[in-house]
Amino acid sequence: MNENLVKLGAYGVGLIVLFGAALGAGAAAGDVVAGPAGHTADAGHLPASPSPDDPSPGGHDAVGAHATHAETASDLPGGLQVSQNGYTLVPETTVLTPGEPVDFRFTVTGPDGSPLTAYQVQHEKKLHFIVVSRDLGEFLHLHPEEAGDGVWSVELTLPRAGAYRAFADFVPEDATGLTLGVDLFAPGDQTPRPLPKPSRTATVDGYTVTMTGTLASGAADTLVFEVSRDGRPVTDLQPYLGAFGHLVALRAGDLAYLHVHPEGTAAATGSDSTAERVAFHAKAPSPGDYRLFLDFKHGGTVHTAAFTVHAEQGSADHGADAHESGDHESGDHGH
Ligand SMILES: [Cu+2]
Repeated sequence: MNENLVKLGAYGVGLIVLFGAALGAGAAAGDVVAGPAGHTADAGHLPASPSPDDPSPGGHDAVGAHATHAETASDLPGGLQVSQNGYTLVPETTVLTPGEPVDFRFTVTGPDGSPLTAYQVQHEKKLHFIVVSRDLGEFLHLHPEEAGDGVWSVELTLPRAGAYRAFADFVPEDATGLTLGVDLFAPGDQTPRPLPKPSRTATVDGYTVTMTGTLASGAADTLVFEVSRDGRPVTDLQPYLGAFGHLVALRAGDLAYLHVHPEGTAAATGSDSTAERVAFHAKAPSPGDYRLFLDFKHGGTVHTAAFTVHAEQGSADHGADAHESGDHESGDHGH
């Protein structure tokens, strides 16, 4: 967190990032943290009390200011800005023919104006690239390749005509994490799809995924996902991006971005370990509808199940942060 973020906070924009908590091998209990600091593991999860290993860069934010303003900043979602803290997402093009794959290229320019080349690895990748249609009907989770000189390259197909939001989720080598967003367009006739009604089950690729728990604003709560196929529980979910699940939540209406991961790496429990369910502690930045996209891996393939979840007005932050801090001290994210 830094002064820029605090100032941005005053205007109601900023970044929220959620972190998972430690997963057991069999019963994956996650923890999620809302914070302004991107995916740097412990940067943002204690709104009112900075973690001792808070990797805030630069050291120019006094502890007092940090503590005073962090709570406000931590409630600000990510992905709403194309430029933040001096970093800017710069696509080569923003108009793509629907249904046609293109070599989509972009850079992230840093505070000095030149393309950023030094990234921290988070969840096994230097940069996560998420593309969603503005109606939340399409979701792509991609991992661009470095093409040199700070240029990222990925094959991208916008599936149908419409407006899209592309998110770059990354941590600069010497700064806190960011999620920047930019609009993309696929010209043509389009019929926006209505947001599906809230549901606790989703089907994908022959799997049925069931969600239990709740998502609320104000306090972290637990979401647990279990997968079945042909009426039988799937008990051997495979590691994906160093964990047993990968969850992106987007707020309906503005696509505020919440990137949620279970804490604890799959590698920490053995590279051939599996899980029978995956859980997250999640806190919504506001009441309202969210679309959740759960990536899970089984049978060597990544599948994505999507849920609409209505977040209720939660109780105030009482207790939630203390609870989170306890969980978080126990397990780092193993970046
Ligand atoms: Cu990713």
